[in-house]
Amino acid sequence: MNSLAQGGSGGARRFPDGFVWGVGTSSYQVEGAVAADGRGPSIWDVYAHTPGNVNRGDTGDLACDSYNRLEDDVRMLSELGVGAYRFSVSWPRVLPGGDGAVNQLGLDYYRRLVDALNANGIRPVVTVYHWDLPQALDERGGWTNRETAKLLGELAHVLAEALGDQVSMWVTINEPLQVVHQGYITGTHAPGRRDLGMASAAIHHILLGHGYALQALRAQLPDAVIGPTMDPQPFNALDEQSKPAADALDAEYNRVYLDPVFRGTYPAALRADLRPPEILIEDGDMELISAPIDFFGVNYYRPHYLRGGDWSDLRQGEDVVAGHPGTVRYVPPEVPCTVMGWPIVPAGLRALLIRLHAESGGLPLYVTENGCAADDYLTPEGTVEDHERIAFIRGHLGAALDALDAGVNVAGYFHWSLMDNFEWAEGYRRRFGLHYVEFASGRRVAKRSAQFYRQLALTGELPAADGELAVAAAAR
Ligand code: PNW
Repeated sequence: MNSLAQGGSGGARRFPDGFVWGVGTSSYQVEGAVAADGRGPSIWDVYAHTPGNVNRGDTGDLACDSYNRLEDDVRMLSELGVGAYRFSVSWPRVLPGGDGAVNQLGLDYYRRLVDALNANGIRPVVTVYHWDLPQALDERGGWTNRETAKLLGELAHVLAEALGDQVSMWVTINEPLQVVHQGYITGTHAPGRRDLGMASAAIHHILLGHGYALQALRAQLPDAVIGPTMDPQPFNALDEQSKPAADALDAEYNRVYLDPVFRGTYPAALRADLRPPEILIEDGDMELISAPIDFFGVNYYRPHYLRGGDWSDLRQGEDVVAGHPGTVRYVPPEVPCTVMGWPIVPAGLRALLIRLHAESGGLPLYVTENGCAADDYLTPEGTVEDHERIAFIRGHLGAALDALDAGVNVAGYFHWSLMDNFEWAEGYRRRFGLHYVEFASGRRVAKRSAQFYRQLALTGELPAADGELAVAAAAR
């Protein structure tokens, strides 16, 4: 069906019936309460408390205090009109030491959350692992240790038992690329290692963690829908010369995670120093990693551009691409960027969805994250006028509709994020929320974009650009 609305308001485009409208957060980014009710330390507590790692020394100690504001959060979701909420479980809240005894008080928080969501008609979507590994497991090697993958399966088992009757959609792992790349190569995320040998082991073990979590959830919850989320990064070569580098980076950033899940193999083109050593790959591992999934979750933020360039004479917007002399990363000046410096390219989402449709053999795809940071502030009237976020959402949902028109099964969209939160190494200075959070008081304020998103979720209709005035008028 063509998504041009039949008889809708002028120029509006309509999403299919049943399209899931959601928003996302993750545990360490919003919960705070890091010492409450028996929670153990995570690698992010240690990393954030180490001077020099996070902007201005921010930590997740308080964050949005969601642990103590469960009712506020659910009310906010309910007022937003969304049908689904994607959140993650803090592993050290449930298993403070990573394995062993279950902390019932920690588990109770998630039980209260899923019950409150369901009572309000909001479908809980639970991510088992969104980066806050128990510190005790890092001390046993973290993702370089095969045991961590097995224990992720145990965590999934505990969660399935405790929440499975109330949760029908599960995400195993969030963004293995960032776990490995920032956690073990650049060191810009916890646990802050910079070691390619460690990274090559972490690649295999985080994927194996997905496999074990999938297996555990499947065994207990035969009717649940289960899948991973990944953030494949499009690399666009702007000239002939940079094509080999674009292919190599695609293998290193994307295919290394996609191929094992969709084909049960590591890509031949993967650079040798990142290839998981054969000795780590046991019989049955690749089968576990490539076991059938019910959906694939796509987190899309930005593409990359490459072109030929002189490393010793870099131009504005250029950066070297390590390992590929003569090639530079480049941001074309005509492409607008967010305050993260990330190019805003909605067409990249369309192309990515089309690619993943082919790679996955037509699996349902959910955009499990998409969003932008902006320099939001409270006006004297107490509003937040984040028109660039509205334009960002409009553009990317237009791209999702284009993919639907091209025959891709896009089943839902989860905006990142429900509210401003702890943006990892950027701390609180980067605001991604549909709701503004005044961190000193914990107060939340719906931004203009929340009103826009509410209309979308309620009507399933993407208004033409001039429809925005109608949205604004309706809100008054
Ligand atoms: C995601 N990139 O990470 C995470 O899942 C969220 O927790 C995070 O808050 C959000 O995106 C915004 O950063 C990413 O370099 C980190 O393109 C980096 C990239 C993409 C996603």
